[in-house]
Amino acid sequence: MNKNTLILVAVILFLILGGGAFLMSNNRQATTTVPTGSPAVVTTTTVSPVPTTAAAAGSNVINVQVESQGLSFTPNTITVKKGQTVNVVYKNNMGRHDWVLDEFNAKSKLLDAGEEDTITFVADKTGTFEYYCSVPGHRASGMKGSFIVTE
Ligand SMILES: [Cu+2]
Repeated sequence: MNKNTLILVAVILFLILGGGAFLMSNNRQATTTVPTGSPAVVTTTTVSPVPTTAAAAGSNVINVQVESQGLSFTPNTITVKKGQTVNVVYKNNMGRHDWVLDEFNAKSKLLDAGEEDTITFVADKTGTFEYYCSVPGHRASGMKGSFIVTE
């Protein structure tokens, strides 16, 4: 009985140690496998962004002409692609106005009639946003527009 118990304990210990060694060797294998598999994965990951970057590089900067006459902007909708660098050339033809797009920290100077300002920012997120004139009351009077960033 005692002998049997000892043997049983020995077998259990052997299994635990053997199992531990097996797990350790498994870990080593996994560690060895990761670097081997990793370059393949990195290569795949690198390959797919390249065409995207190349496609975006072709039209990476977009110039947008915006004008205001009275309490409205022309155009009142601007559409760009995500990742594009946007140059908004804002020309004010009448009164005192500015052009503001909060979500991209884009803001022109406050312009007098006949003045022009260029605002440059990167459209780094998709969605529909609102640009507006921050002179009190002007936004509420309709001096605003939609800034749309597509994928
Ligand atoms: Cu205004």
